[in-house]
Amino acid sequence: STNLAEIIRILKEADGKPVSGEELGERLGVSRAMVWKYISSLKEGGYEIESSPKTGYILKVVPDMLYPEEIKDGLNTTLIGNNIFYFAELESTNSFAKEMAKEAEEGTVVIAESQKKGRGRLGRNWQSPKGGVNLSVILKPNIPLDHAARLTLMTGLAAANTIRSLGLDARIKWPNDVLIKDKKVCGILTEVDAEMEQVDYIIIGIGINANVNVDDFPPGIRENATSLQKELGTEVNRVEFVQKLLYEIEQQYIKFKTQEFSAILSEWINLSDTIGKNVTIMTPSKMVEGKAIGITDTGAISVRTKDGKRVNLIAGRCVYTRTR
Ligand code: BTX
Repeated sequence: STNLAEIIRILKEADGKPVSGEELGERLGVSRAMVWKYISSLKEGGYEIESSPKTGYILKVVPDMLYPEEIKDGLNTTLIGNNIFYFAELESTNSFAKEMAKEAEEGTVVIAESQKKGRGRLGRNWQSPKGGVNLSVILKPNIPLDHAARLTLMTGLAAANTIRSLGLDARIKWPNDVLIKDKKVCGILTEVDAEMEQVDYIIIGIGINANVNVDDFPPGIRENATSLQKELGTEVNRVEFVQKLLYEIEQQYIKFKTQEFSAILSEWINLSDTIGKNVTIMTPSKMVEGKAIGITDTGAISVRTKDGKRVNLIAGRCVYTRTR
């Protein structure tokens, strides 16, 4: 609620000095009893607040949670994150976002501390324990359906840039994985609803292994996964990380809307882990083996096959082929 956010803001501003219940009540226009209720609910949410009847309330510790009040405090965006839906646990932020996307304002964000049924592409699953960053952003660009894949690339770039700002060498594997030293730290699931070949809304789901222990993942997944915490050797401040991520997405989205796509594509290619490698691209209908030589204007991967043909694939699973 905005009153809770206001109390947090005032206590933070006081910077360790006590603020009386009377003052809080006056500034919010509520009774002292109401202030006390707000303080109790903040404490329940993990805020450590010292209260003395003589002097007032002192904020001691802010919990390590992705509360909207925390994310909005210091968020440098104008569109993305104006509305934030927050859940301690959810089946899937993408599923939730999909249900409300039609009515939702563009830029609405859905966040869950953990997901019970985090989804990857093609029915695969996404491990989403507490400590990770699991969020979805609803966008409503006025674009034809066949430009939607560009937004996946755009999001991968934004995620990679955010991770790189921590000093880690994040690279992007086509179409949607962000890797650190060949291990997956982030996945992106883009889901589109279109009418008459025109995009109605698009949901970009981002899962990042932030402060999670990948050794707890099932075998088969953990070998190829890493986390920010593991790579940094220390926990990341997830609130600051999400603020940066939303800012990066907004900056890229502005670019997407105002410039040629090549502006984003060239940045993407700079961080690409895939271009120049021998790959096998698997789609439901075919398998193409060859060398990845580029990304087209729509976001398709260009593969040069053994017989010299150039094949463009807009979607699929990309596996690096070992050269024997
Ligand atoms: P993907 O299909 O490219 O990758 C899924 C595959 O990655 C799984 O089959 C598994 O092998 C591996 N994997 C599963 N979990 C993890 C993990 N935590 N770290 C590394 N590897 C893993 C990628 O799909 C897209 C994932 C998007 C997740 C976000 S979270 C917020 C939003 N809500 C939702 O339900 N999905 C998205």
